[in-house]
Amino acid sequence: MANVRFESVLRRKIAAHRGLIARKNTKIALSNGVFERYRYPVLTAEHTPLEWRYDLDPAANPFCMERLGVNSAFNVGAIEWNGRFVLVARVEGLDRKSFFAVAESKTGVDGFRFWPRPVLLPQTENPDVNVYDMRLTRHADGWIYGLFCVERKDESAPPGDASIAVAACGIARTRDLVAWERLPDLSSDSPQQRNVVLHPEFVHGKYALYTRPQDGFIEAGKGGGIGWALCDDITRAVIHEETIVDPKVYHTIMESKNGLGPPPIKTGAGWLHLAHGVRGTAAGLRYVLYAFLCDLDAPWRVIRRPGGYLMAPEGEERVGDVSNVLFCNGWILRNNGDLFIYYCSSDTRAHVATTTVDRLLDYVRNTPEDPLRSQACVEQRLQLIEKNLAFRGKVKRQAYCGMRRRPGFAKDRCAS
Ligand code: M1P
Repeated sequence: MANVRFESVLRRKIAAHRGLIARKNTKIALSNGVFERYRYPVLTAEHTPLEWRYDLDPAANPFCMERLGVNSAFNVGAIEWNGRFVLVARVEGLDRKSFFAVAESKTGVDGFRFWPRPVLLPQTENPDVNVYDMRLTRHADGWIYGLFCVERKDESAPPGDASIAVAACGIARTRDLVAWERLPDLSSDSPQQRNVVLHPEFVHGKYALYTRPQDGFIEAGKGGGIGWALCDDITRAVIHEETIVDPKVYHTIMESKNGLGPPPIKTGAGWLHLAHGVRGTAAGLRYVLYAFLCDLDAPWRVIRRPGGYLMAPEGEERVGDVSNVLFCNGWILRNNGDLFIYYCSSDTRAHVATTTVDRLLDYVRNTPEDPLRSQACVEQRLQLIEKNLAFRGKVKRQAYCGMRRRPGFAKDRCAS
């Protein structure tokens, strides 16, 4: 009897899992012109295979219970691999520990399926307690590098405080995303290193890293901004001088802290970047995504800095284990210029937004910088309004002529 029940429960679970993976995703039609969001997340805890969570032997698990549940799947590194869209997800078990697991899709917007086994990461002589947020860089040296955050207990924490961690940058490399070689953690003068990203090319013959120099503990420290450092040997990565590429700035989307997202994309106009900016609110920290452009020949120099955020949490994205968070550590640029941004919401799930590299470059080059004061922001907006009013008066039968019936738009200015 028990076996019959087990069979039918399992069948339903298998059908639901298959249905989830087969579910088609659809673009949300009306966008801001910069990118399009999609209806469903691309990766969630429920996407993890049943055999990772259930003991499938009815004799050992007569109630068909989850034995090792999965809490979330998010903060994905991304890479195009054999023509497929491949994500390396941060999968978090119910036990709070996260690990890496690879999922792939043909379309990039749906059908993501995990590879049969999660990544069993080799250890250094100082074992990791927790690992997360891998950035994948296809480097000019021929390897694919995964840089990630490694946390270990801070042994200098006061007795009884079990929450303070030391965060370091772990480094592993692979040629096939299956076998990983672990290299020593990055050594730097900063007591904490998170959100470290490897630049895809050599700079002055050296490996180049985006860092986040930080003082203090795991919370937003005193140090600030996205840093830049060079190192001679990635197999024993040591950096000393870190210069700030993009600082934290008072009363902006990154006033508390910021960190680089995926490795930058090389374009004719410069290195295109995506990063997260964090500010404090009465409801806690708010993480949003922003973009900027750096000089092709001097990748540490920002040349375009659009004001404000590119993406902020919306709808269900606002809610999760750590609410009001968007985070992105992976994107994929296709040969045809299509760009897939794998952003993650509230430390819970992964989504995709699509655009093209040309659209994002247009955004980065033509969105005005944050003028940093309310009055200057109004002046900036007035400039746009006046330009539009003048322009609208010159053209006929354009879509926005419908605006003339709205209060504030003069009838006679819109020719019809
Ligand atoms: O909870 C939000 C994010 O917090 C950390 O990022 P940062 O170091 O920039 O504050 C990370 O734990 C990240 O994984 C998480 O999404």
